[in-house]
Amino acid sequence: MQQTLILLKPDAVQRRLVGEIVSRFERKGMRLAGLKFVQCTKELAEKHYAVHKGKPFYDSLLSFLTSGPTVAMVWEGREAVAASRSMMGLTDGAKAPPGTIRGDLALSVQNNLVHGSDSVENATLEIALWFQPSELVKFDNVDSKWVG
Ligand code: IDP
Ligand code: MG
Repeated sequence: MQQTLILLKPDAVQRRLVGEIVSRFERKGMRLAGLKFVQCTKELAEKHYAVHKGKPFYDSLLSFLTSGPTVAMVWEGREAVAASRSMMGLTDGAKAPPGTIRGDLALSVQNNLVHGSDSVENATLEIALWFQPSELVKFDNVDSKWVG
């Protein structure tokens, strides 16, 4: 079982798309392991997007992620990292295929609604950045034998 960090960025909250996007992860069959509503600080945004430091869009990206509340979640399941990335679609909402979160709901490159870890290693690091171990919950979904 893999875990991945999914963020519903401030545009998803402002556009009232939280329920729509959470619903897609539920329907996919993933298990929710953690969820919180956070105002991301500059320090956290810098750590989260450290890999993009120096890029032309970096400052704007930090302003975006700190511009309002974010829903931070940990979703778990078989191949959760890759499955989430394919559900999200390409970074640029205008190019993301229909059927994906960004393809159906976003047009912008920056304001693309959702973040998902891009590898198992980064998922572990990012989950530790956003969640205390005590904030993650283990339980069995009753339908897990049908989903896995
Ligand atoms: P990803 O979210 O699909 O993994 P990354 O390349 O890791 O995409 O970029 C992180 C975030 O930075 C994107 O989700 C998007 O919000 C923003 N971003 C990426 N490329 C650009 C760009 O060229 N212009 C403006 N914002 C960008
Ligand atoms: Mg990325």
